[in-house]
Amino acid sequence: MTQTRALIVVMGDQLSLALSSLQAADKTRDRVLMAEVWDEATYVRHHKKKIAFLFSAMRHFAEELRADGWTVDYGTLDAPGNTGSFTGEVARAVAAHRPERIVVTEAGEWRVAQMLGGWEAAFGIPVDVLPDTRFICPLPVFCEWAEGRKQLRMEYFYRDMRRRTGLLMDGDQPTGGQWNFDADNRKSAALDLFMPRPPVFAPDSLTQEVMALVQSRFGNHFGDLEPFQFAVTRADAEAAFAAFVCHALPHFGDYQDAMLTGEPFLYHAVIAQYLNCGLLDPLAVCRAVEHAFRAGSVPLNAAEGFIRQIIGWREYVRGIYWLEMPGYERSNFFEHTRPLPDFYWTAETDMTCVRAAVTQTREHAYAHHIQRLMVTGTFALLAGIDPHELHEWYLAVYADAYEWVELPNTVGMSQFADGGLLASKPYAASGAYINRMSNYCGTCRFDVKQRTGPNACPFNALYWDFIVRHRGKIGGNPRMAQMVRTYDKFAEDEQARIASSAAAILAKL
Ligand code: FAD
Ligand code: DLZ
Ligand code: SF4
Repeated sequence: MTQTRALIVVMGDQLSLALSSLQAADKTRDRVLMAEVWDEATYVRHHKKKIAFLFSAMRHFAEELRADGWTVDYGTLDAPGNTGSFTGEVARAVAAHRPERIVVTEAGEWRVAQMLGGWEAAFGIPVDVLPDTRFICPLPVFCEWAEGRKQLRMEYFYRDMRRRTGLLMDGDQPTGGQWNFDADNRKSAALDLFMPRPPVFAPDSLTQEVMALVQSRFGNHFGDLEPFQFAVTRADAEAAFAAFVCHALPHFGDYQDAMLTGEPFLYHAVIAQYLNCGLLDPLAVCRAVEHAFRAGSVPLNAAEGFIRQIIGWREYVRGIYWLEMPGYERSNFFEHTRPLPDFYWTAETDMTCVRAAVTQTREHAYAHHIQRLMVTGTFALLAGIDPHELHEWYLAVYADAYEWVELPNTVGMSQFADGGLLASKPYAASGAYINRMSNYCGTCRFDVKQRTGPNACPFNALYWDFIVRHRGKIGGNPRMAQMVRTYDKFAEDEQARIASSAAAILAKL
């Protein structure tokens, strides 16, 4: 047997053949290590469907690697001797194979990066940590972009990424003469629209094995394991993406902010879980979308809106994460301390919008962006929920959640807990926003038009209560100052009714 030269450690969100650690390796002499480990499955109590998705995708990737000629050590969760941690599994592999070095692509989360940092000393061999080239913007380039800027606005970063990739560019000008077509993306959906659904993939025998394991070991975690419909192979993830481009992308921009009862996916791509674990490549999906636009099958506002989410928002939040960690996870600008209400887990609330978002999260390990931002996120902001508790909730319940992408979205965008590093103003809104963008309010026990009283939409009193509670912190923001002035014009007895309605709602939480 040849001596293993390098041990290539591949983590659960690194399921790409183009991974830098694999590119640097020699499949005839090096050995890949992958492991299902208890620590990763429980550092937050992940949704059952998320664990099943990732374990199954990992097992299929190990098969893909073997078929490609790699030697792979794969530790299943219940394999005898599984130590339960990355470091423990690497220690076992080092003892068994005595590699000359360890090679690993940098970790997606700060917590794990710290762990890798200890391996050289622990194992006494060199550890090469390589950049994650699946991201379009290398971290040093992001740091350079951020340095010296007073405000880190996504829009300017995004334009640089357009220039860097050449996506939707005609020479040095943006295609269509505009960088951003977001103004066209504000339609609320109607029930009679044709609703595409993401394709459904029946669990194969590997996935069924994983599901049985998840049911027996993580049966008390949040979320429904069945029906399990995610793709778990690269080929199926690509088929899911192709179906999106064909059926949903043409309306992606138009209905990006819409919410509709019984329609969890609308015109969204439902691919973040594939992008984030490596089954889909971000640049490749953007190139495919540009191609669909140039071929005339999707309009520019849809193609631009989609590409902006990936080369703009996705890359930008990753840059912010690494710029601000450690410490970002404890940001709490508004000093909110209220515990997360139980209904984030049970969905037992009379608020139709929140019930819909939590119910589909339980069923699908998915909610689309506006549900995360403007329903569960806005409610938590208005109610003064501890942002760290909320962060752990988002990290646990979504199949696409990894800290590098979830944390800036929760702490920065949704809770303004970083004091405005990421968002230009808090995403505080009354029930009127949800009413405009959804059909939830029509079937709600609360009245979205009432501001106070037992039947009033809770978002309304909480919104004004939030404005007045935090006027000292938000009054300097021109977009919020207007709301403070509006509040000041309310009659005193209305202000008193707002205070007592908000107090009653909060007392019930
Ligand atoms: P689509 O709406 O179809 O968008 C296409 C793609 O664009 C997504 O797959 C995603 O890769 C990217 N994208 C869109 N918006 C964002 C964004 N704000 N940040 C980063 N990428 C974006 N996204 C995650 O991938 N993981 C998370 O853990 C996560 N947590 C979030 C928490 C909160 C509080 C909020 C407000 C947003 C969060 N997002 C997260 C961003 C966004 O909600 C999801 O990327 C999106 O809902 C995934 O569904 P989709 O694939 O159908 O996306
Ligand atoms: C999310 C997750 C889960 C649930 N389980 C594993 C696992 O058992 N093995 C593994 O390699 N990765 C897992 N992951 C993904 C990791 O948490 C992720 O790779 C790191 O957080 C990235 O730094
Ligand atoms: Fe949500 Fe208020 Fe509308 Fe009810 S009335 S669905 S609580 S916004």
